[in-house]
Amino acid sequence: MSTRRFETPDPELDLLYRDLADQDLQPLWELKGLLTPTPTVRSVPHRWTAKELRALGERAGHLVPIDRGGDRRVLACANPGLDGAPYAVSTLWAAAQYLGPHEVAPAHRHTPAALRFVLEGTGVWTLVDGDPLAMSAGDLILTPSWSFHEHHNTADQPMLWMDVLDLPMVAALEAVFFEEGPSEEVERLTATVSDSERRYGNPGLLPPPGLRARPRHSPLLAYRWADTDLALSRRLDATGAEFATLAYVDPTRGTDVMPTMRCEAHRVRGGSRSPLVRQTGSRIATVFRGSGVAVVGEHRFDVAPGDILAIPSWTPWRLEAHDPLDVFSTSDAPVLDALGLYREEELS
Ligand code: GTQ
Ligand code: FE2
Repeated sequence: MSTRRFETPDPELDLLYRDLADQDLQPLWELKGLLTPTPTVRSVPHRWTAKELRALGERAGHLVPIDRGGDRRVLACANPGLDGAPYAVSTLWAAAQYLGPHEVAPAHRHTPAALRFVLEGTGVWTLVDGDPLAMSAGDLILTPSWSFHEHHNTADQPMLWMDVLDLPMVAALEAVFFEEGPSEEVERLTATVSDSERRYGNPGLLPPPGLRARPRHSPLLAYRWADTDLALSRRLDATGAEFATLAYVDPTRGTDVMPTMRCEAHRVRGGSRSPLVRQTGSRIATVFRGSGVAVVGEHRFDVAPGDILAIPSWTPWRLEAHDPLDVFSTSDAPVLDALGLYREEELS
């Protein structure tokens, strides 16, 4: 790639432009589209349907074994606006991961942080730095930056979940590192409740401050659907509103679960809708229960459980529920917040 050479009818200026290009310099006065009044957004609103994700995951399950070299059976959502990059939105990776009965996805770690939101099934364990976290439908499981993780399906049924990683962001910052884990068979799936939940999963009760771990992420690594469900229904009862959003937080600090990703649960009463809003930063959403319409920019996507949505930066979006609608979403908001770049606007 060479530096762009600008052209102009003025012969003397044109020579200057040639010499600038030779020296790998560019004249700002000719550069358009840098400081735009509002964000330039490359990713486009998009929906991947659960029906296709499940069917294609199943086909991959029959054709592609899991072993070293190809150790995750993952279908990456590729946003049509991103020129073929395997990214769902500019800053976030989103994917459907399909793990067949009794399959094991081996241990590794990487600097991009990951989270899993379980769409269907039960009987998979994710070990995070050796701590066995059970995965069932509706649960949110965290695998923070640089923690070893491996997935074990102990059930007779396949399981499907959504992965979200901050990979595009970490790649843009040129800070991706990856390491394989020890390959011995791990047989530590005896604990029924993870160490993380025993220490940090008791509502309103924590170890005294001096005895708490102080990682950069939430020390609680699993958020159970039963708790989310109860919290959402109580929130709707308490406010009488048509719509509720709750943020998943680090119980020791009340902050986002990980430094790069904000997780939220949304519930819209049947026949109601959420306000039309837009925010800076990119968002991935998935439907857990119910049906309705997701309005994203100019699009009206009919949505069903397991569908994955790309909501690009500064794009107005809202949820309209036919039946009561439960949606999980994650965004890069903590990063925008930390840098003073977060903006939010209600449009309706
Ligand atoms: O489950 O460890 O979707 O490493 C992408 C990269 C999942 C995983 C993804 C990964 C994983
Ligand atoms: Fe991974």
